[in-house]
Amino acid sequence: MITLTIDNQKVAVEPGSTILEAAKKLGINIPTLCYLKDINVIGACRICMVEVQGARTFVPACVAPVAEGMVVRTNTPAVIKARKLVLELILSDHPMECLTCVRNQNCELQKLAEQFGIKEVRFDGAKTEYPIDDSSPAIIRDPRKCVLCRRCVAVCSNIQTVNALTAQERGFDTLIAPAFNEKLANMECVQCGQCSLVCPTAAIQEKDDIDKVWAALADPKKHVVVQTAPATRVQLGETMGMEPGSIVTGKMVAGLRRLGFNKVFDTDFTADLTILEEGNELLQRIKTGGVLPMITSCSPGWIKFAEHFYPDLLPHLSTCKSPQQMFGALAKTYYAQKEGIDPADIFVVSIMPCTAKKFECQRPEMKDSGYQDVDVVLTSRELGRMFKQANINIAELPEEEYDAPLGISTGAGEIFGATGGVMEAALRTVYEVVTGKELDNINFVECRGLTGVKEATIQVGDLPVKIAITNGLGNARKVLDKVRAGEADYHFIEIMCCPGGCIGGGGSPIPTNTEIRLKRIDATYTEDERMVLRKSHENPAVKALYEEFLEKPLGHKSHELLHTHYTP
Ligand code: HC1
Repeated sequence: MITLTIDNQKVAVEPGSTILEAAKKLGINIPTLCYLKDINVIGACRICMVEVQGARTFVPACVAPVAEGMVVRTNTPAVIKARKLVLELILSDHPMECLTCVRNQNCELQKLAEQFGIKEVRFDGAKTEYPIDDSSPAIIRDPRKCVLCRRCVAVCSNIQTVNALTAQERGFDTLIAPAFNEKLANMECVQCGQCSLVCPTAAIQEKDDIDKVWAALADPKKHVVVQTAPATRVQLGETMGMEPGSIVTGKMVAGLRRLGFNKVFDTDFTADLTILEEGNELLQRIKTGGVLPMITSCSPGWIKFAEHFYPDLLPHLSTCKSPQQMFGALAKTYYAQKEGIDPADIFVVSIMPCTAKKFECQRPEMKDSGYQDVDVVLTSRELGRMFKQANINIAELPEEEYDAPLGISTGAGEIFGATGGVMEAALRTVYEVVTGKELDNINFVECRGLTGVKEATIQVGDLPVKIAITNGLGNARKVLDKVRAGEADYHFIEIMCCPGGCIGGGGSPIPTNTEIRLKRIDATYTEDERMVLRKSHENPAVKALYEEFLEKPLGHKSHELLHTHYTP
C-alpha cells in the first residue's frame, strides 16, 4: 500500500491509484469535467488540478499516480484561482445560452461555473463556429457547446467500438466530429446515444420530438396512444428529482393520462409477445437445423451495428421485430379493428430509454400496418421535460393502471429492460413449452448482472441449451467474432447495445453511471417479483391476441406484422 497525505489527512491506497481515487477514499471530492471513471481518464480539462508538495506545477489529480509520502492540497487559494481560470477559458468559447439550453440545470459546466462563483468571463475573442449537425433522426451535435472533453469519443470507441466520433484539427480549431466532419447520418453511427449520455453539456443531445406529440394531442381527429418501454418505469423518477431506482410505474401511467393520451399502453405487452414469437423461432431453428446461434433482435442500435460491421451474420438474427415495433403494427391493425378506429387516425407514441428507437421507427421496413407503425419516439429525458412543461410532478400523483388490452403484461416483459432479461424471459417460456412442466424456480440468476459477457448452459428437457448474453457493443464484438470464426456453439445469444441493457440506454436520465445502472436493475427485478404473472406465455391479453387475431406464433399474420428482415 502507498501512504500519502491529502488535506492534512493520511490515507493508504493501492499502488497505481490516482490522487483523485485516494482523495475519494477520504471523502474529498475533487471537481472534474473530462474525467469519466474507467472510460475517459486523460487529464485534458485540468479542472482537477491539485498542489503536490515539491512539484513545480499543479498536477491533474485524475491521472497523477500516488507516491509514498506525497503531500497533496486540493483546495488552496492558488488551486481555486487556477481552476477558475480554466473555467473562464472554457466559457470564453461557449455560447452563453444556459436559459434556453436543454441541459439547463443539468449541465456539468454550468454547475462548475456556479460552484466556483464565476460572475464574469474576462476573455472575449473568437468563438467556435462549426455548424450544428441535425442530420441524424436520433442525435444532434452542436460543436459550439463542446468542451473538448472527449468523453463521447471514448465511449463510442472504447465501449461501443463504433468509432463514429474523433478529434480533428488542432488548437482552437479542434473539433469532435465524425471523420472529415461528415454528417452523423452518413456514418456507421448506430444512434445508440451513449455519447449524449456522457456529454457534460448539450454538445450532443437527443433530437427533441416533444412538439410533435403536443401537436398530436391537440388534434381532435387523432386517437393518441402511448407505449412505455420496460426500463422507463425504473428511471423516469430521476427526471423529477427522485432517487435512482425509484419505481414509478403507476405514477408514470397517471401522468401520461393527464397529458391527454387516449390510451396508456405498455411495451411490456409486446415484450411478452416477442417471447412467444422468438421462443418458437428458436425451437423451430433447433428442430429444423436452421441458422444457429440465433441472436435477439430487439435492440435497434445493435441491429444497425450488425448491418454495418457483421452483415455476414445477419441470418443469425431473429426475424422478430422489436417489441416497440410489434406494438406499433398491432396498434394500427388489431387494436384499430377491435375499437373500430380508422388506423389513419391513430397516432402511436413510444416512451423509450433509447435514442436509436427514434431511428428504428423511421426505418422503411416498419410500415407493415399500412402506415408508419410508430409515429414518434420520445426518450425518458424528453418525457421528463414534457411533464415539466405541463407542470406535472409525477411524484405527487396517485398510482394508476395501464389500459387493456395492450397494457397487460408480466414480469417477464418487465425484465427486458435489464441486460439478460430477454434471455431469462425466453427461458421461462421455452422451458415450460418444451418440457410441459412448471419451473420450480423461474429466476435464472445466471442471466443477471453487469458482466459484459455471460455464458451458461441451461438444461431444457433433453436439450442442454447454451446461451450467451452481452451488453455494450464492445462486448458483443467479442462473442460475434467467435461466431464468425465458427468457434461458438451457443444456441441463443442476447445482445443489448447499451451497457447494462436498456436501463442504461442513450435516452436515459443524466447522470447514468454504473452505480445508477445497478439501482435501476435492482428495481427492475423488484417490479418483476411484484407482478402477479411472471411468464410471457401466461399473459391473458397475449393469449387473446392469438385467439382473436394472430392465430398462432409464427403464423401468417405474425409474419406479416411482427417479423422483418435486415439490410446488409
Ligand atoms: Fe428496451 Fe425493448 S427492452 S429494446 O431495451 O426489447 O429502448 O426498456 O423498449 O422494443 O420491450 C429500449 C427498454 C424496449 C423494445 C422492449
